Amino acid sequence: MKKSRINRWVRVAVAGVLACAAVGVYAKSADHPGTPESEMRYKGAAVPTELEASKDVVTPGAPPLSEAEFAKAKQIYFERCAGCHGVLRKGATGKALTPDITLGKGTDYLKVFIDYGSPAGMPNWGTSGDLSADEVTLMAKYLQHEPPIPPEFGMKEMKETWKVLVSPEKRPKKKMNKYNVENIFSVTLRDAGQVALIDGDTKEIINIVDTGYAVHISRFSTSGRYLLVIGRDARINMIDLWMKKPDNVAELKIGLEARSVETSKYKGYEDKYAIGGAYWPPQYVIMDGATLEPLKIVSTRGYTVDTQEYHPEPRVAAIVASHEHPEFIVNVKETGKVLMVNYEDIDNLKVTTIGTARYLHDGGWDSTHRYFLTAANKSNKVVVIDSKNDTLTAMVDVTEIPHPGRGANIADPKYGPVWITSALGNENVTAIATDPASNPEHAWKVVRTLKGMGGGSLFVKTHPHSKNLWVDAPLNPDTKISQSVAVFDVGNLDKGFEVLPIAEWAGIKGEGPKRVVQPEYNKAGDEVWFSVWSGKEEESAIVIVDDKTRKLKKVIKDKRLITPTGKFNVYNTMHDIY
Ligand code: DHE
Repeated sequence: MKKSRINRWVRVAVAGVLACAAVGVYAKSADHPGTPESEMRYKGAAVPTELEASKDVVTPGAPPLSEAEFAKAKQIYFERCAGCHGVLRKGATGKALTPDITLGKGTDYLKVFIDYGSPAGMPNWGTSGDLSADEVTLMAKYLQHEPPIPPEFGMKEMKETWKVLVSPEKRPKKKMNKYNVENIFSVTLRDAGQVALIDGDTKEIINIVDTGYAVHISRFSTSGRYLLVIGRDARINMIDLWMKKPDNVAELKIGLEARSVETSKYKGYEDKYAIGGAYWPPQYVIMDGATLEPLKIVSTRGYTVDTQEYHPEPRVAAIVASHEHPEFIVNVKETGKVLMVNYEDIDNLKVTTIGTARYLHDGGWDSTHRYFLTAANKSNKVVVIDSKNDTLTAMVDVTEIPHPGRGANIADPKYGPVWITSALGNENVTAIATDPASNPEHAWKVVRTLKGMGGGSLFVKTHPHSKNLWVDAPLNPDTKISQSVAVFDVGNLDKGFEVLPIAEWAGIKGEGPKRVVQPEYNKAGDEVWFSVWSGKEEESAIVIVDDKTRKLKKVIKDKRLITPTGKFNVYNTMHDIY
């Protein structure tokens, strides 16, 4: 497999991801019975895996396909279907589509499903016009063959991608710039394959740094010096914030598709290790904290928590670093397991496996940083992990598709400390009490369900110095909602919310979805930053709101700010403040 061909496919697939999610291909398909449009838009993205390097198996008994037809169907599958049904078609959001099931159904039956969709949430690919009649037939035949298997990505492949651009000895011994590093923001420029480093004090762009495709999250080393970002293509970049102009010092690819990265936080291990979690191959990788040298690869393949069925593709979702032990907490999506990975001795790795619920996604800490609360989104539960005892504390029932980001911790006037999540599937903003010591009666129970603007919410945010709780809804089909944010008064939650028209305040000229996404505070906790996220060719912006007055403070516009999504303030991210 030639590198240029791999790169070409990665480009094609990534273009698909970006086109689908940013511009909202799914919004055009009128009818997705059973699945809210917001959910389709969120989960139906293409998989940027190396298509031509996959192992293809022509299955006896399946309808014959020429090599060209097989290749075309494979491409459609990875661009349109794999996000929901999984690379190996074992099922995730969508149903399993392996030949033991599909061969028995036959071409005509499968064609109907692909054409018209299903009440369980399958989009109507044919009748919406997204796939032609020939393509529908082609896919119905293709699904009766064994799923092509993308290549594995082990130490040899990883080492080939590993680059130390500036070795630790050649890096500055002290901070060489004038920036207040703790108030820098790392902003994902999704479709540009870059992050913008923005000075939170002056609001000036410090640097635009090249990264992997569509960086998903940013995390900072415990000292606050290093910024680590991970692209959907599983490339990790390490950026040194002490340089005169902060820039890349190391990079590594940990697989073909990924979403999470974190650094060791426990006392004595500050900046020592990093960890990355991959979607494909399903694995996590422990790296050297100064150079990203890959040290240990661990597969997450195994048995599901409930039916105890083998799953070949359990993707790694959120990872956080424990404050209680030298451990990383790793969410394994499809098996529904939380792994407490102890990094004291990585040659004799100790992993405590906590069985929870499927499919684990994102999450964050309670205000004491002892309990990790994380969404099991198809089970509609919030799982609570006690990081001190390494045990499951509770599984709290919530409403459809919790999506907290890292969540928000407020002091509820009636119930004390609570952690909050919003949802993709409805307008509920759910508060769970988190203080078993002083409030055992309510701990790990839903104590409030506030009504937000609507479904399609992705992120909530507050700050210990603030009296506001912010709730976005960027995937709501109503543009009035997706282009605004709701803000609740923490002292008077029953009063309802105020709506701020953030996209309008941005004063963006021309077309674009202008989705308002992911509130993030500055270090002082007196400003909230929002991304106004439009398409690649359209204008986007960052809007900064004064937290106290809820009035517009500043709009950052720059032609380099292409498709901004996640924003991560150094201090708040480093210290898990939210
Ligand atoms: Fe995310 C966090 C996975 C789509 C923006 N997203 C996460 C995390 C996971 C995840 C596992 C938690 C990482 C952690 O904490 O270690 N996201 C996925 C997907 O699988 C999914 C559904 C579809 C996909 O194909 O990627 C998806 N995510 C999106 C988007 O479409 C968003 C809105 C825009 C984008 O950049 O792609 C998006 N996800 C984010 C952001 C965070 C995130 C901004 C971090 C939020 C935070 O405050 O911590």
